[in-house]
Amino acid sequence: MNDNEVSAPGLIEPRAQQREQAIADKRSTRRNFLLHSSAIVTVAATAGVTTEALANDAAKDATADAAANLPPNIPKWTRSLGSPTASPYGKPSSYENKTIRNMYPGLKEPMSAYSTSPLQELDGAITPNGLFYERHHAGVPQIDPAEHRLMLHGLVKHPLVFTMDEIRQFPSVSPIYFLECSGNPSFLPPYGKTAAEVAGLVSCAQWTGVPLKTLLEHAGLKKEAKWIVAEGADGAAMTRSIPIEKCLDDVLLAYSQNGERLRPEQGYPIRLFVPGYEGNMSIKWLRRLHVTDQPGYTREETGKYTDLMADGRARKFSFVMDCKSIITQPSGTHKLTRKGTHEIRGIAWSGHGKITAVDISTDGGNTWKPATLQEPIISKALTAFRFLFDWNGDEQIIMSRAVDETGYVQPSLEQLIEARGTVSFYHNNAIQPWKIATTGELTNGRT
Ligand SMILES: Nc1nc2c(c(=O)[nH]1)N[C@H]1C(S)=C(S)[C@@H](COP(=O)(O)O)O[C@H]1N2
Ligand SMILES: [Mo]
Repeated sequence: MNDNEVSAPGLIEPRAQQREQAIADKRSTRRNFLLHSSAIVTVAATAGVTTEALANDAAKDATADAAANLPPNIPKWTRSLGSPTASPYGKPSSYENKTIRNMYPGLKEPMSAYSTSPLQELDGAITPNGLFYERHHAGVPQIDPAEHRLMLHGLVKHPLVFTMDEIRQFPSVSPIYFLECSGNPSFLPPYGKTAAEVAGLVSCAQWTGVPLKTLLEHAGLKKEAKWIVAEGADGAAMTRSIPIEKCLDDVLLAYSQNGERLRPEQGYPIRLFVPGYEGNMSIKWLRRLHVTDQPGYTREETGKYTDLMADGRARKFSFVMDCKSIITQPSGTHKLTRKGTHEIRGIAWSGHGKITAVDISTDGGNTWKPATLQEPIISKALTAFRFLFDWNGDEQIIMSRAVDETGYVQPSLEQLIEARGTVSFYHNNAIQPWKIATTGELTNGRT
């Protein structure tokens, strides 16, 4: 680190005042959702069907074609018994085989790999554990919890080594938080085709664990304690420094995710969880917490996550993930199959706290209207949003813009590049446009 490195260049200022005043919702009340849908018309046309007809149908040959399962017929799965409980650990329906992580094995080094959450297939704000994004610098270690220890040492009165059983005996909490990789995604082309390719290095779960503060109070912090250097037990021994104020605030030692123990790929048996901060600080497979009076300036901090700007200066500690959102439905590779009203759906989040608004533009950013936010709106968690819009068959560009409780408004890519350049590709929270073609097909609106 040298004098050219400063703590906060490249910041995008809050600009809530500049947000369009004229976003009053002028949505039409006349909606033509599925009124022209053939499915509904079919039901209406056959509404007068008698129970006798249904009974006759039930007796029909089970080998009849697929239409035999449609109303008013009784489908074949109603006319027979289902299988008993399927397996000790449940799986999604076999018809949902598109809802899988995109795998990107092996970046530059072998075992340095990642996978993305299929955002365009997911609903709501909680990511199922099997679809949580992954980022590993040296692969996924298989750790026996009985042999795993967490060491807490340095500027503490009582250096301690904990077993997993001991950690689970401390009072616990179960907050909901998002986790996002700072490389989600690069500023530079090629731009992704799907929402997963554009922003799939973000996920959200309910994390159960012990507040780090509890363990620090147990060990007794010395007054010189200013930082904690956390180290993983994987082959990368990934190591990052966290300011003591954050450690005493909301940092967690997490051992469970959405009710079950962490998955090996998420850091089993224990990970650090640093809410709202860039994902690489949430050290997985946590084995050591070293309390110090200064940052560790570790390999990951000097060589990697200190973002170089165009003018040669660097953003030294770019911890917090700024406010961001993305439309996930409809999004790239989806297709609108009819004109009329569609629900735009998406997710918004901010490492600074709660989402207060999401605006939608359906005209390439010229005008904006507010989306409806799904309760509960949780600080540093994904917030789902919805918005009804009418597609008249023209080419249209749709995009979302989130605002958080600090008044910060999600920037455009142009604003971000102006503030930071493109040397470092971390922390891209730009507005994401999707283009609807006259055929109804959606592609990335950024070309
Ligand atoms: N020990 C260790 N911790 C780690 C990493 C790693 O490679 N090793 N990857 C980091 C990065 S870059 C991110 S974005 C998050 C990803 O967490 P996830 O795989 O649970 O999504 O873990 C972080 N913690
Ligand atoms: Mo990351």
